[in-house]
Amino acid sequence: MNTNRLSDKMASALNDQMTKEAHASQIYLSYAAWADSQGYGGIANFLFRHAHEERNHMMKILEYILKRGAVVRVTAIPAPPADPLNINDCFEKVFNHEVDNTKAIYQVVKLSLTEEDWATWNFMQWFVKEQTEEETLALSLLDKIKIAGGEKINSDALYTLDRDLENTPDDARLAQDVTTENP
Ligand code: OFO
Repeated sequence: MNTNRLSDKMASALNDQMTKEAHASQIYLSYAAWADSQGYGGIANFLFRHAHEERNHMMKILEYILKRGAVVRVTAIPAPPADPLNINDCFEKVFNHEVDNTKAIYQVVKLSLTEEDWATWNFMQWFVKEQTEEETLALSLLDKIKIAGGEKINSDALYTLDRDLENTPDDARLAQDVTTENP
């Protein structure tokens, strides 16, 4: 008996999106390691936590594919891009990655609409909302940096930003506390 309720096209789109979330996690991980090596422990901490969040997104999609009876394909993850040039560049890149991922998510939503796959359409709304929040967060950090001088941000402003981000609350929690319903 075939229990798969995803079309081949939809399973493939969801598998690709799963890999994209894993890639996002690697990008945050690599930027976090870079920030730490530059002495920005607070910014690194924020980025490390976000890497964890992106991995939870990957798991959320993986479990959904399984739940719908389709096949999960775990593939190689593309390498993260080169290190940022400075903190301003780092958050510009973070913002651009988020916008890029939002576009990919919209494509999956569009496919679910075309296929009248309402379960997937409903599932993907969580990601639509999450991307809006993440873009807003990245943009607000970028705004702060721009106000403080952008690429020419001075060390006092960087110190304050670094300290603030150390304590910025976000959604990342320990893996053992996370469920697919609430990643
Ligand atoms: Fe997966 O939320 Fe950002 O990219």
